[in-house]
Amino acid sequence: MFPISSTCRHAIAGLAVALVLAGAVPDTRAQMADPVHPMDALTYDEVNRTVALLREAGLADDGTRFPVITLKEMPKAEVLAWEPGEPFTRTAFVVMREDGETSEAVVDLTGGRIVSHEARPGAQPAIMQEEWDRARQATKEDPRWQEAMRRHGIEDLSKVSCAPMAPGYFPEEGFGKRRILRVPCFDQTIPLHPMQNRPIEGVLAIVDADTGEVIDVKEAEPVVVPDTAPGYGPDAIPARGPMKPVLNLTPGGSNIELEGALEVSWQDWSFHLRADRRSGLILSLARFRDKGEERLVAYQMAVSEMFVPYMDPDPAWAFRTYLDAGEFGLGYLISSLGVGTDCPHQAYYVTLLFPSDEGGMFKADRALCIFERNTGNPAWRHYDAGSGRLTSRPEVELVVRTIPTIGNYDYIVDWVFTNRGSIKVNVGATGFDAVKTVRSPDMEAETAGDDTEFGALVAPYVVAPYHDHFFSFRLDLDVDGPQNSFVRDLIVPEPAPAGSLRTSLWRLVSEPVGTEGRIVPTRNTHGEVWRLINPNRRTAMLKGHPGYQIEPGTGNTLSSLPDNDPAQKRAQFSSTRLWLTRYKPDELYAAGDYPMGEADRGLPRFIDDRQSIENADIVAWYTLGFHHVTRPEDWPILPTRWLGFTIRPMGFFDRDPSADLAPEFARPPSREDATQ
Ligand SMILES: [Cu+2]
Repeated sequence: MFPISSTCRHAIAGLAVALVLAGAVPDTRAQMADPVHPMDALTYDEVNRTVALLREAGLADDGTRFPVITLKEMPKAEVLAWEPGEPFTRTAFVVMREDGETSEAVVDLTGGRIVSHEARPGAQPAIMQEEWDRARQATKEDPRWQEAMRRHGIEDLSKVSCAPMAPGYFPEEGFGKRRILRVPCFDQTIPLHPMQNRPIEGVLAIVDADTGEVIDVKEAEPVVVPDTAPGYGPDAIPARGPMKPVLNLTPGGSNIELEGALEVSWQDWSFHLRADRRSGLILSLARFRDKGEERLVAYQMAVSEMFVPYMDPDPAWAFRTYLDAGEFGLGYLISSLGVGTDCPHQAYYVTLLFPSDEGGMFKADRALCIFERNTGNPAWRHYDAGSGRLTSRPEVELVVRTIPTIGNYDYIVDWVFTNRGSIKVNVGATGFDAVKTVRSPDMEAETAGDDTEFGALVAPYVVAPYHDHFFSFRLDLDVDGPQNSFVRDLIVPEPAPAGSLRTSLWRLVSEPVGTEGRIVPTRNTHGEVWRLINPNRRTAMLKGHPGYQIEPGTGNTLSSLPDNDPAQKRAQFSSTRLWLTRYKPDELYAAGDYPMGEADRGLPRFIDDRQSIENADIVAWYTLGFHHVTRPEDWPILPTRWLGFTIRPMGFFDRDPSADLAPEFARPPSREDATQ
């Protein structure tokens, strides 16, 4: 839940240039050059120019920090009408923080002027590196904390590492609008351990991140930090013998085409990618080429927010109710990808530039990978018993992957494009569980019942408290254009008509959704299909309205907390699977713009006025998540746990768009082979 101290998120501007040129690869060069597409992330020059204009206007100085410098997109209609090579306007949206005050600015980069500047009293943007550092240092210098450490048997304070964490939002505590961080610390005397896996349990500093004042040091009864076995990796666990290589290769070269910063095309798909400090990766303008026509499927898709509440009432744990995108930033904490491990060897590894806290740029090496993979499965197949003929095609798909590392957790965020016209959205949770130090070596210990009331013993003296992970995906699907309608197809069991051989069957009952709101599955039905259709267009042959379905997969859990729980009040998106809103360019974040110090924002407000979404520009917000009931096999490293959903054509095409796949690599269709 914090950037590791060796990670530098605030490179100064001059240093950023040197770093970028030293490691020059096509993608960073593109971000160093002029933008070529209206959706391109702000370039190095544009970020510098934004800051220079703010300084010239007297709105920023050396003490100003920039938690947000990002592209303010052109109006949607203009982006959709834009053709490659045509000029376009560029605008920056900026959040500034100075002397404990937050303000927002809009900077017109094309006209070279400040469009607006507005104070946002009390607004708390995402936490910046300098604030982590300040809170960490203040904690370690505080005499109350030092004494607490000694009472816990820790003498060498240089072997203690502290990890400031987002505080949660509990107005009853009386911190008002102060920007506080809560700081637990960890024993680092055994260097093989990952930073957070030997907590000095029960000691918690509360620090004002603006001033560095240590407001309070909480201390519970000391629990001895035991000499538990080290973590993971070959130093801790001897590796088994090697396997013979198993690879996914493209011996004939790649089918992926990359252009600019960053347009991707693969098979019939094309889309645009840009990186963002808050959302991580933003996909725009996903189109499928159908008989020569570039048909729009999605205008934009990205992670909008995350919610990770822990279920332990212990004062050192109850505050842990993280909103990882709004409080930390999935791009800010993006991690470099391992070649051949995090992505296949043949992947394109893309280095990304992000605006830094000081108003320059920092470079994230190999932060994005794009690759094709042969899944080893048939895309489709049939064995025709009459002719003895087997017809089958190999399944190859395109994967776009980033892995933000939010403290102990690594979240693999995949967008998978397929020849069948669907987009699979997969999230893999790995890293390791957040843990607490307890008194019990095993489940036969006298203390085991108390120690495992709110979590599982995953190793001797180590409990992983239960918790949840929820993601809100903002899906601005535009099926053949922005004007769409939303339909629920309910599966309703009913008696069969009189005289039928059967007594019952189910019927599909379609219900249009007229206004913004939550989609809550209807009782007394056996499931439903959710789809967006374009009511203004019909397909060429079957003359239906083209549509795309949002199909749940694994990870269908919703938050169990009531909306009036202080944790849930900030993250109400997580109690509903699907929300529908009418498109508004400023409604981007499911828990609101500044969730660190606010509640009841985001989606509950967006749907307040129940605007019509019939034949309108609809945004769908999908909640993906799971209750993490921890277990010993989650330790010492969490094997990747996958969840996901699919955006799937439903009447968008007149037939399966992958029916024409070439048979390369398929088994030969001989009778002899087919009958083996
Ligand atoms: Cu978990």
